[in-house]
Amino acid sequence: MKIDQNQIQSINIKDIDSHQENFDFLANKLSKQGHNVLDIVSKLAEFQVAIPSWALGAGGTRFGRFSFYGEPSNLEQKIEDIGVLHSLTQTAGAVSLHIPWDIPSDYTAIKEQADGLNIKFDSVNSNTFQDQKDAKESYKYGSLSNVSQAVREQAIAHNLDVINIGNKLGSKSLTVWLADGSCFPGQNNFQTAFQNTEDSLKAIYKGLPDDWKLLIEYKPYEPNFYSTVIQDWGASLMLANSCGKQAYTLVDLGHHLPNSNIEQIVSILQLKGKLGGFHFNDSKYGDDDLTVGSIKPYALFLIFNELVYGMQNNPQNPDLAWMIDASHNVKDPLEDLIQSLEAIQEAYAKALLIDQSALKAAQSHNDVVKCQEILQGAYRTDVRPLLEKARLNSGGVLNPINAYRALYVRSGLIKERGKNTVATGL
Ligand code: AFD
Ligand code: MN
Ligand code: MN
Repeated sequence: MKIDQNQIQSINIKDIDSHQENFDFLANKLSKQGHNVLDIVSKLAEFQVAIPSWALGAGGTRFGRFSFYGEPSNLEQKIEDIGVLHSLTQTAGAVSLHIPWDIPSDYTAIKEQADGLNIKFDSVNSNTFQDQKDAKESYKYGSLSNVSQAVREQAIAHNLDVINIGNKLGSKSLTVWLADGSCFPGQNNFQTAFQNTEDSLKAIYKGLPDDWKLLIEYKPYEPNFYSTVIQDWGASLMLANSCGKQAYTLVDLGHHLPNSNIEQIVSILQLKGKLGGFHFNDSKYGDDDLTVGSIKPYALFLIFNELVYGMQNNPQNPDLAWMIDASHNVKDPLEDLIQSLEAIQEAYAKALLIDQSALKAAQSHNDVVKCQEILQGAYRTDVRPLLEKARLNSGGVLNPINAYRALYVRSGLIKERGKNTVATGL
């Protein structure tokens, strides 16, 4: 749903004076340091993050899921919710669909709805980690890696279907995440599983339109707990290289063993021109899919340092597909997504403040302390006035959480779609 500008003005009026005061103070300080503040603000305004369709409903764990009042129950309502997000934040201008969960019933109508909300269709995600009703073959023992050719062919056909669906919506990339692997030693022959996967991905790649990308996601464990076929960035890169120049690695922040150096992975993939996209989330223990920046904001900043470096120094790397991939039990998904978008923008803004040439000079002299001072100086800057200005310039609100609560939840709008679940008070 689109919020009209009168409502936006009425919401912003309360905060505009304090915003302007904070912005002027920060802009003055940053300009003195040699930063082009207007350029940073416009970069923030341009930075759009795709919202995963599956994050609009209550998430869940294998132990349970708690639905809530107003939870979207179809694709139209999910797009409507993203329209609210985008109207408030002006940084959620895309949706990433998961097929078959999000197969449109009317392509023309859904495209018109999304266009009307300035929402594009980002990468489409295939799903061969669940069996669909009346499917001939089961993915219980894997899909693209399965020992049965019939299963592999069914999974390849599904991915080709997903490309066709995405094509009708204007999407330009397919993301493949495989749950394939094994739960016990001896269950799989590692080489056969990997080779089957490689052959299957190449068959999918053959069906990729010339202006599309294939994004190959990796994950070390879960749902298989002994081995995963595409277990790490190295396996994904090998597969992307064997498919061809339109295939890339996709980094999901939650898909690394504890203490992995993700920023180093990001940097090397960009050097090789093979970083295709990101799934942003945060985690404490595993693929916890928690709100971006809620646990390790400094780690997110260090990743953005490499991303900004890559944008400036690795033209061989394509424009990245930015996407949130998170969902869990206890927050209103729209508030969670607002917080995630803010954390991503904040890390990006701080990374833009890093003096890359001073850092390179300090590195060339092995001045370790100076290197840290440069990074942490940027990290310790409160950049929220820059984010506010970017939203204001784009027609958004200064404080999205407060605006959402004032415009939506308290006004009871969300109850118009309420299901017979217990309404969550605020
Ligand atoms: C999973 C994986 C993968 C999958 C998504 C939706 O990250 O991106 O497509 O969540 O299930 O954690
Ligand atoms: Mn993911
Ligand atoms: Mn994940």
